[in-house]
Amino acid sequence: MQETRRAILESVADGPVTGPDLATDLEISRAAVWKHVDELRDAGFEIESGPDGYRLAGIADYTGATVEFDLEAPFAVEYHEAIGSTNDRARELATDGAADVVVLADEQTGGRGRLEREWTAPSGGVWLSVVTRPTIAPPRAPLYTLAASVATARAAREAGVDARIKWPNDVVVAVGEAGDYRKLAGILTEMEGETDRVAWLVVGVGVNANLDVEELPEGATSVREEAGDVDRRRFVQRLLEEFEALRTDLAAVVPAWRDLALTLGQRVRVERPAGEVVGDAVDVTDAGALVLETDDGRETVAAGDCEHLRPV
Ligand code: BT5
Repeated sequence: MQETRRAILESVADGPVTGPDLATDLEISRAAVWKHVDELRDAGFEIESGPDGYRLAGIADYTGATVEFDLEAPFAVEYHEAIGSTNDRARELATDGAADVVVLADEQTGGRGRLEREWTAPSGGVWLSVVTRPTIAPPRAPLYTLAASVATARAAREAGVDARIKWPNDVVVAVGEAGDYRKLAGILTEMEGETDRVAWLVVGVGVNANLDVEELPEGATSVREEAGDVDRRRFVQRLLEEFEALRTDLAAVVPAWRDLALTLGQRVRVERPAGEVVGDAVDVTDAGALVLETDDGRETVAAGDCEHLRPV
């Protein structure tokens, strides 16, 4: 946000403050104050003008500016009402050299899951992609996916949903005791780099927020279904703040992930390019790989599709 506009916003948030006082403090004309206030109103800030001056009455809108305002994480937010895929837009920005930018949309018309699968993303969900340029080697990249699932699960838990994580990247709500679940959110991480260095990562997060389950594929759930509607602005802020805390402290990621994992202790089948493995999920390594106890001993699986099986 432009500096003068941010200063006005901060003043009216502490308000009330009169137009002439703002003009004097910021060394601009009264007409300029008006113009900035108008633009802030257009960006979704509810600024009331009363006898004592301007005051911020509320922030109902979900826009780039309202998400950035009082966000305690260093991200710029680019908002779209509708877009094909936030990951595609984020990849474009990453290729152009961007860092710490979040692409956020109300609706995606071409949302993508992993392996070219479709991701349903109607208006009312939280669809976002974070561009980050970490100084890590590619084998550590999965930690960012785990960090995003922890951040998403934590934000969902604050919204009243009993969210857990299914390895590697699904945020789910458990149904019954046998490892069954409904999917609340998914994560798609894409990257570019050389063998020893990541150039950029795009971490895409899709959360079924204020949606009816009828709008979603079978087996999905939503924040609305589990706990009622959420303030998406606050939800995205909390998700980004948690993600920021974890990406600046990577050692904390796996322990946090373990605490929320639904997969550990389950009998699972993992499909991977090298073939499938069946076993009991017993641990996650420091790099985020799943450790299975199989009939032939321990196996570590770095990536794949994981299915929870009924215990035999
Ligand atoms: C994922 O893939 O779970 C990753 C989803 C990532 C979506 C975000 S939204 C923002 C960003 N921009 C994008 O274009 N993508 C990212 P995967 O594990 O492959 O799961 C895909 C499968 O989940 C599909 O085949 C469906 O069965 C199911 N599915 C599709 N839409 C869903 C939804 N909204 N909720 C729950 N399940 C869904």
